[in-house]
Amino acid sequence: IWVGVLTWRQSSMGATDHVSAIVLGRCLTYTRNMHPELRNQDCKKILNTFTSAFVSKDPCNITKEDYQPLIDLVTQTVPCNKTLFWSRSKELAHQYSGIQKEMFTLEDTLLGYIADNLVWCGDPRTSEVKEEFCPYRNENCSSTATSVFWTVVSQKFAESACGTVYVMLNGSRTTAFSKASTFGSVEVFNLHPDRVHTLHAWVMHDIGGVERDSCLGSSIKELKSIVNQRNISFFCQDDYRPARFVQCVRHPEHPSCSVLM
Ligand code: N1C
Repeated sequence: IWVGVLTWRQSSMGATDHVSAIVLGRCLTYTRNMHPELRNQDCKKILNTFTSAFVSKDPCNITKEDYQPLIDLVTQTVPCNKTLFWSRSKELAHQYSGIQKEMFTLEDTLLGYIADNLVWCGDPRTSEVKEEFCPYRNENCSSTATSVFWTVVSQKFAESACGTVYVMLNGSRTTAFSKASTFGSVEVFNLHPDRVHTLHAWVMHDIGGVERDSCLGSSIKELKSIVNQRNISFFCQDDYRPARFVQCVRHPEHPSCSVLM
């Protein structure tokens, strides 16, 4: 029984209930309330284009092309110097961009916003969005509806960035920069060197946590070398103060939160 449970847990994960309703609701919230400049976007059409990418298809073999109509339909530009990538630091990056509203993570754009934290897939036997279980991404199932979506929208997000771009990395992990992450495998390689002149990395450490990696570590050296080879300048800062202040809300007494530090 135990082996059976393990196999099941590794092979499938709960899909999000009511994905279509959530996506439609989020699209309306985003385009009507949060960004009224996008109020002429057709959310029903966006929903249909989104679901058409994966419904009635093998949930392990979704392609980038499947999402191309969605990418073509939703064109939103982020102003130059305002793109914030992140890797293994999602919560802090979103807290920071939620306050510093000029900055955009992918989830602060419409496509990222509608899909954040959802899990979805289709089923070749029906034309429904699955509301039960979706396969986990693994060796036998490398291209799930959810994983391909993030690859495609991350690629597009990086391609359209310009000026100085920023990335928030997690120095409480052994490697702040990982070539296996979406940031390290997709976004870094899709920055256009003719549009992006500088990448600025902020290596953040959990307050009270272990500092496993930093701007001086080898993973950041690797990132610098990849970026410089692409003719983009690279700067790195440990515990970027404005983001540290956000962490300080929960740890006001910590020495690093006082003005003198
Ligand atoms: O693999 P990661 O981080 O480096 O991906 C983060 C990176 C960001 O800069 C985003 O622009 O790639 C983009 N991105 C998302 O915005 C996103 N939202 C939710 C990539 N993945 C995203 N997700 C889910 O989190 C998705 O399921 C993916 O597999 C994880 C990646 O998180 P990570 O490893 O911390």
